[in-house]
Amino acid sequence: MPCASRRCPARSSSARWSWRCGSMKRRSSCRASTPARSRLCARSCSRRSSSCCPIACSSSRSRDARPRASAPECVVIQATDSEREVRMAITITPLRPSIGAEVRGLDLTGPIGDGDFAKIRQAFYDHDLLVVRGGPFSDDDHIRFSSRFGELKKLAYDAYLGDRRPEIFVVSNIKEGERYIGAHDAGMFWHSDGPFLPKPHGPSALHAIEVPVQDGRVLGDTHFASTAAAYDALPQSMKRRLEGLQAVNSMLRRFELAARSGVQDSAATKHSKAQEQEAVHPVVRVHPVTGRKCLFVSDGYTTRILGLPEDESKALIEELTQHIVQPQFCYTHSWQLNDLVMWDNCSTQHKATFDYKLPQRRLMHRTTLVG
Ligand SMILES: O=C(O)CCC(=O)C(=O)O
Repeated sequence: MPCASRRCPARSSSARWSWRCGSMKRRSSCRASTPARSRLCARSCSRRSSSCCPIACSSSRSRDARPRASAPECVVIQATDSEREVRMAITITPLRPSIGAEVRGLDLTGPIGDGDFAKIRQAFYDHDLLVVRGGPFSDDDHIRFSSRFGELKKLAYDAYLGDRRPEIFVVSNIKEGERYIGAHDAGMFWHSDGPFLPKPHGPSALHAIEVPVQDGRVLGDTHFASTAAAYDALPQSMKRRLEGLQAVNSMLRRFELAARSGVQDSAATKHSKAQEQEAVHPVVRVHPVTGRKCLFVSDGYTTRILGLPEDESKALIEELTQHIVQPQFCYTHSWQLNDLVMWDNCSTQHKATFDYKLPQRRLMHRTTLVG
């Protein structure tokens, strides 16, 4: 695989160079120990020296095998964190044709170089959902990674906060005494996060900390659907019909659905103010980053389409919400410990599965970007 770093001086060379770039970190004897440093080094040297810069010197040797006498010392300038370009061996594998990709080799426990992050960000907006699989990581790592995508929402209330950082929203069925430690009914109905706000949320990232297991099988899958693929697949006549339509998205709908399903102590009922929140958005939203058109109507929050008679509005909401969740637009995530699943709240919707109950414990931490 060629080295993809825009900054790596050996970028245009063969596979040999990508291996060299990947191994730079471990060459403690090398003062120009990252590609970013060797870029600076290569610029500062008129003739490159193996004593300061293995990449550059190997590179020059491949063109000219003659040893160079009295090569000058390089001036090495320390690269900043944002310049860190030690590339990880990241692989990105699509999960379904219309949604999702799995990321391996991404270490969330330390800084991520700009080149690696650019690759991850691109994959996210290409696939609308990323499953990052690797080892354990902390809330601080979770926050550091997700905040690279933009500003994180901080919880305005402390219902589930405890001593956690305000960027962490807890989804859990665990109780301390009589009280749930997190939103225990989050995701009961198909929805995106925050459509009842004037500026609906950006992406969310959910971290699996405890997963319920029965007979060796993990329970509590989460289903995701691509609202962008669902829009693309609509017949032209329907696309024309939806042009300019606006819909109301309300917390009230979630509250009503929870009550109808007999959910006790719903997360939505905890804050009477939250219940009142509602916002009007286009039925077809243009994605703020990709420009793709996405259906922005959900079973969990959409109450009516403005300007249509009530029965027509209801029928259209039902038709669209059923269209979105067809198998060809969906991916079902079966959780493993330490998974981080990041989804876009414009181009996807999601729904949790409640096929477990205490003493089977489920604990997830979520960060969410403000819109
Ligand atoms: O717990 C899950 O699987 C999904 C949670 C959810 O719906 C949410 O965080 O919005």
